[in-house]
Amino acid sequence: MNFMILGLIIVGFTVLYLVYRNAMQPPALPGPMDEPERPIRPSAPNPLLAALGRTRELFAGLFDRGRGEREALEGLEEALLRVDVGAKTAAALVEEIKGAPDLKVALRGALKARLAKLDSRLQITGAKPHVILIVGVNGSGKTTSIGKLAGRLKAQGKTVILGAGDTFRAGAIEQLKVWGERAAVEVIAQQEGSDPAAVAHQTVESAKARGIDVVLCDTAGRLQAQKALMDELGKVRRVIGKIVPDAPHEVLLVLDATMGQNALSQARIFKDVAGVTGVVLTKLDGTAKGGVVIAIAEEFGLPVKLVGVGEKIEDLRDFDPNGFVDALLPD
Ligand SMILES: Nc1nc2c(ncn2[C@@H]2O[C@H](COP(=O)(O)OP(=O)(O)OP(=O)(O)O)[C@@H](O)[C@H]2O)c(=O)[nH]1
Ligand SMILES: [Mg+2]
Repeated sequence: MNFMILGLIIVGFTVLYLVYRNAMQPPALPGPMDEPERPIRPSAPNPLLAALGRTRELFAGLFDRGRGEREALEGLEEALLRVDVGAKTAAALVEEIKGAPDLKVALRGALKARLAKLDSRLQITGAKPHVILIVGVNGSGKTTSIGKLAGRLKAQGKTVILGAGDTFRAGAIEQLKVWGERAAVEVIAQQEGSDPAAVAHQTVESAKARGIDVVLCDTAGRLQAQKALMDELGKVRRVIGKIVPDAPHEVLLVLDATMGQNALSQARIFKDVAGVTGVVLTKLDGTAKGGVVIAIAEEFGLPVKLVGVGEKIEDLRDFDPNGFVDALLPD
């Protein structure tokens, strides 16, 4: 009898202990089988994919299996010419990838290697203000790009002032003011016809006095008076440099991608005189001449830093060299 009671007590305690242990145990970690199905997060879409649509089209079908290498290489060279990579570079690229087991992979690699040589990031230094001068021919998209860049910098929490340095074209000052309103940044302007260097001076002085982060200075783009324009740009540069040492920190040449190879002659003219540090390639949307990015890098050693992909304030993209090549030659 005593044994039975003792047995019951032991069983009772064992049950109580097991219940207690179970309650105190941390919840079991889900094993591989229990893991709830997690949706695979799609990586961010390549921002250049849409803009390069028409350029990419020219490569369609060129990498299809079944084509002989010679035929494939001929097709590729022609496509590279048509997207305005430039004749010399197109020939060099084809020569480089000849004999590769996978031509697309090889071409991607060759293009990326060319673009990787240049620093395509738009960096805002600690200088106050960091001064960016925007140059380029008429209608290339200078004022629009300034507006877009101002909007972008503002969204990043930076303070920005625009200088209405195109005092030549009627309506140019008004156009910059409209962009200033859109981006919610101040515009420093004088009368039409006034000295652009005086406007640049006033803008940079004002930005310096108020601790503004970035100055974006517009310029006139008349190319017909080349010598005068270059003298003017030189004067603007000198004036800015007297107020902030090392300024302008960046001189962005705005080129219209639809001009293709013609944009290169503009780069040639501006590069040395204006001390260009990088390119804003506009109107990449709607052109098949996106290959000009490669030509600009090859012929002038100039990096494309920003690309315009439309007319709206948000239509400005950082230029990511690898993203550009992947958008041109996707899997
Ligand atoms: N589709 C498209 N249009 C653009 C882009 N960038 C500028 N544009 C258009 O190009 C035209 C000329 O742009 P502006 O910014 O006035 O050019 P600008 O270089 O300042 O010209 P000037 O002041 O005459 O020297 C405008 O109609 C813009 O809307 C772009 O990236 N894509
Ligand atoms: Mg303008």
